[in-house]
Amino acid sequence: MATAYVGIGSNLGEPRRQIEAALEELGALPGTRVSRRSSLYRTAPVGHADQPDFLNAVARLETGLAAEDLLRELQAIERRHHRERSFANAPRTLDLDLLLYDGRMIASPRLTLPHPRMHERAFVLAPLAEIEPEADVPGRGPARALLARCAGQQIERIA
Ligand code: PH2
Ligand code: MG
Ligand code: MG
Repeated sequence: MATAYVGIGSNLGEPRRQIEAALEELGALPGTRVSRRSSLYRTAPVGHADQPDFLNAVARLETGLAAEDLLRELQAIERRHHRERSFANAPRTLDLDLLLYDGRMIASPRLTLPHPRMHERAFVLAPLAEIEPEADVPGRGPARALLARCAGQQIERIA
């Protein structure tokens, strides 16, 4: 079994419902259970600014799936939620990002681990540090220290 962390984001449709549904679907993946989940956070968009605020959360999974198989399953869940890939950082009904997988560092054509931008995003680091206070981002350092460098990014824990 491996321990994986998945970042969940939504800012179109009904974000709260979509995130709750996604958590159910993550727990229903083959050989997988959701062992922890964070609160929901309302977060200002990073990157493309002219779009609605996001709801974000992080889930911890215990899974028998290999990292690339888990990635494929995440993309299949996104497709079921009518995710459209229009342009980089565009608004989305559901975004599922594989953040960490057993502390591994991977650079393959399909998958980069840790997620290449997670270390500079409060909307990932805050929910991650909530459920795993000692979380470490391989090659980058402790999540809490990285979060301290994200001052100025607007996030609010809502539930
Ligand atoms: N996701 C992005 C780009 N910008 N901003 C916030 N607040 N939350 C996100 O989940 C997010 C973003 C690309 O996936
Ligand atoms: Mg993303
Ligand atoms: Mg994504």
